[in-house]
Amino acid sequence: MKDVTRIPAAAPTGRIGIVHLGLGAFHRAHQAVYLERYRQRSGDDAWGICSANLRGGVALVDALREAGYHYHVAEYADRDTVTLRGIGVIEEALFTGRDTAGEWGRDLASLLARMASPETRLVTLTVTEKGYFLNPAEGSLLRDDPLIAHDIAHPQAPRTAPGILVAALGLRRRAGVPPFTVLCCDNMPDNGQRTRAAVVQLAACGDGELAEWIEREVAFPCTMVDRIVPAMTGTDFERLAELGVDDPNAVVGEAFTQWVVEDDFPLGRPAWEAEGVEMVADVAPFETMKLRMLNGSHSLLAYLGALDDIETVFDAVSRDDLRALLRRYMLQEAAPTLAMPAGTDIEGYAEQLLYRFANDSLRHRLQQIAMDGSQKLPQRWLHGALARLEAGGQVPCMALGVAAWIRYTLGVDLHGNAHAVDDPMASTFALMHEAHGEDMEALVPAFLELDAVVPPALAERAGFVAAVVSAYRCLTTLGLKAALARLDAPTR
Ligand code: NAI
Ligand code: CS2
Repeated sequence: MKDVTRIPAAAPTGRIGIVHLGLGAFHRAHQAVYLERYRQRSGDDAWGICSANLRGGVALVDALREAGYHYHVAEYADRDTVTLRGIGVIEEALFTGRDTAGEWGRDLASLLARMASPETRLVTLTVTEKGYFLNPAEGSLLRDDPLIAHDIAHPQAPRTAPGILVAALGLRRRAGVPPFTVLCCDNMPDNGQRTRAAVVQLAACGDGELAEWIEREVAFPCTMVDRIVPAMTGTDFERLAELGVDDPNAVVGEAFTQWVVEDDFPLGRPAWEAEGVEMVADVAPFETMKLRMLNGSHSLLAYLGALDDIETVFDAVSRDDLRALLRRYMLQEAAPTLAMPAGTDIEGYAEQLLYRFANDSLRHRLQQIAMDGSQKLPQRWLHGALARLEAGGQVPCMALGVAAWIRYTLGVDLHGNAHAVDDPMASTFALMHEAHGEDMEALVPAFLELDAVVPPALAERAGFVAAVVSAYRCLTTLGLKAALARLDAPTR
């Protein structure tokens, strides 16, 4: 390591203006970094953060508490260049999930009190795409999910992110306190409106007047967030120790970071533009470009690479054939579906993504990216594939990706090595593989008919189904290298 920059945290102020749901790696390396930088530069101390975990992560909550809420973020530009940033802007950490004794809601009262306080003007979320309990295709609330059913029956003791938002907004309405702004920072298209849909639908299950108030009074701006922040590995902690950082709560990420936010904050917000946050009227073009170009590429690497026993993004893009696949996918299948402002350098953006993926100081495991495919693939591939086909284009890369995803859900790679299938629909996938076995002519259509994941209009395109079947056959009989080499099968 040749170039190490160390930036200490600012002193805590005790003033909390933001509550965050989903105290994970990304929150600690993205939103919290922007707000730490903002606090240090502006001296505005009104925007300290209270962060909560609703599902797992109690150890992190307690460890942060024990560390006085101070942790490190290592921002790697490359193997030789890192900024080690102290973060102190998270000033409270709470846990409302199920503890080891099976009890729920240890800190729920404290969280709801914090969210009901007039000092709290913004609530942000990174609870993963599945944390909103929405049907990925239609956006309808999954009322039959056991946790949502609990929150419908027990609105004062919520266990889900939508449930906690409804309960907190209800407290503010009853106290005559104006609502906080809700800013979803998860990788979903139209993420603010999807969060609104989950909250309003859940509120309407118990209190129609509250649902109408939320619909009318609460701002749910959309945002696009971008920083590659892998789950920590032992190697990451070892590298930090070599730099003199012994911090169990540390996170690592790339140096690149971007935050594009719709400017709709009725109770005000940090003046975070000086930290590079881009305030815009409409996030959609930025969000679609990022979800299809970056995340769509990530998912191609994840399923194709995991099937061939490749471990990380760096390992995958080190292969010429996979790098060529990404270029072809980005420029021929994703880019034509985007509606970017005139002059946007899409080719340059694609090359920048390949450069970022090749950052050898990040150990971004493909298995992590492969998680929750049922929640991710609609916005990363499937909506774009349908748009491309309807415009008369072809999508052989995405057909190959879908084939790899289907094969991945079997839980065994092409070499017979087992892997976990971490997805809310994993049990459904297992039953489908059990029912159809090796009969890919039946298995592939069965997966494409999952209308909670695949737009029916895409599943009805015989050319696309045939292309996925053909790719599936090639992958499973000839392997990844051959499948990549035979990518020219026409798709109508
Ligand atoms: P993580 O695994 O470190 O944290 C996941 C967080 O989600 C935890 O706080 C966990 O408690 C919470 N969670 C999971 N399922 C939940 C549920 N059903 N209800 C409530 N909370 C739930 O993952 P990380 O890296 O923090 O990513 C979280 C999200 O941030 C991603 O799903 C994505 O939407 C977004 N994101 C992540 C990026 C990254 O590179 N890690 C980059 C851009 C966005
Ligand atoms: C990744 C994203 O895990 C995944 O699904 O594709 O978390 C990705 O790292 C971020 O969106 C980058 O901004």
